[in-house]
Amino acid sequence: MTDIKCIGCGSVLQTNDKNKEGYITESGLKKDEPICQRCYRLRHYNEVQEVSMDSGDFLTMLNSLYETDSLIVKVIDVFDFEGSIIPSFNRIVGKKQVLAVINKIDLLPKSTNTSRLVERAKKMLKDEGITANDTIAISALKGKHLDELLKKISSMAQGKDVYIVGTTNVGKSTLINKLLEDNTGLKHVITTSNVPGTTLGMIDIPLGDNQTMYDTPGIVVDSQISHFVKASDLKFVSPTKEIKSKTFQLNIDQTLFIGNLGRIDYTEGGSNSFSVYCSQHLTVHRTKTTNAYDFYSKHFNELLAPPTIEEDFLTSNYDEYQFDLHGASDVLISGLAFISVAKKAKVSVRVPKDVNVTVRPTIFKGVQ
Ligand SMILES: Nc1nc2c(ncn2[C@@H]2O[C@H](COP(=O)(O)OP(=O)(O)OP(=O)(O)O)[C@@H](O)[C@H]2O)c(=O)[nH]1
Ligand SMILES: [Mg+2]
Repeated sequence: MTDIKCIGCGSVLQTNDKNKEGYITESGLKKDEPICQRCYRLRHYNEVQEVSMDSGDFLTMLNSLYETDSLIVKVIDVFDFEGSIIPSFNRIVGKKQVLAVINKIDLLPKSTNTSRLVERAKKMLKDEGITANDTIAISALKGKHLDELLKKISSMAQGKDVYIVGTTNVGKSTLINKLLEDNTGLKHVITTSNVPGTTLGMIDIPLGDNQTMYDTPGIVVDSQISHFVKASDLKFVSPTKEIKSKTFQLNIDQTLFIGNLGRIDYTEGGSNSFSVYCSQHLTVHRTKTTNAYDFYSKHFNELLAPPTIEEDFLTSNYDEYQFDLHGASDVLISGLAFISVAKKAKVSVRVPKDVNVTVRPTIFKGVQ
């Protein structure tokens, strides 16, 4: 063990065990800004090396925030709202100020009304029992609204340390990288990837003489869609650019499949329009509900791929939700898709077990 941390992931560097986090060769350690082997592979080959740490270890690290006098910046993935909620968040933060940051808004169509999005996000946070003192929507990747974010951070922190927290993959490290790039010109200092569990320890970034910003490891929650997809197939499921919706005119007793991973049945209502917002790599297929079972059995992992999944979740290991939609609404399959339904309808939604499905009044303009 050394007392040097890998700037990429925050783990303590060591030269003894190749299979443990923080491993680096003796010669690598002599370099100026040493990064561990795992970060090197992630950065250069997008190859993931398993680590022995798990969500429990990350939660223990996060629990230590309770003792600090700091500002908590809670990052939320706009495309995986439910998967962004840290269990026991309120207990961890105690009475500290909390700034909620809705990230990845570059994924939404440009026409999306951001203030309406923020209002809905506030309501959803409240429903989850999370109290935030302020909320802002940004894109860390595209550097959208970062000046405004920095102003809020500075006025809320009042010189105190700042902890960037959230579940895994919401974009905490990308956000810090962007802030660092804007201030120092240095690019990609911290390792980021679409693989859950990229950051392994606290990474401290000095903000001023006596103030530090910390990147923290993301908490892994079971409801995240990444649990059902191989790491190499995550690139098909998580959208990476502005989502173009695919619209279907449906009558009752029709079903849409969203890749292998989601199914929505239209059970009651008139002729209606369903707009699916999901990764550009996923295919959306329509079938009669009476044929849906056979359709899935026949096309699972073929026509319905990518991604290729290990198990036919939607026939053998699923959760089913029923919704009575009163007007234009978005059905959110966390981490997989938004399905915007134009008119009053009853729908039934099937997802791999533990994935969350919720409904909100639509945030999209121009849904027919
Ligand atoms: N489209 C889009 N993608 C983003 C944005 N911010 C982050 N991402 C992507 O989301 C994935 C996860 O980003 P990270 O910064 O590694 O997430 P993290 O929260 O640090 O993840 P852990 O370290 O695992 O907790 C990467 O593929 C990023 O490129 C954003 O604003 N927009
Ligand atoms: Mg990270």
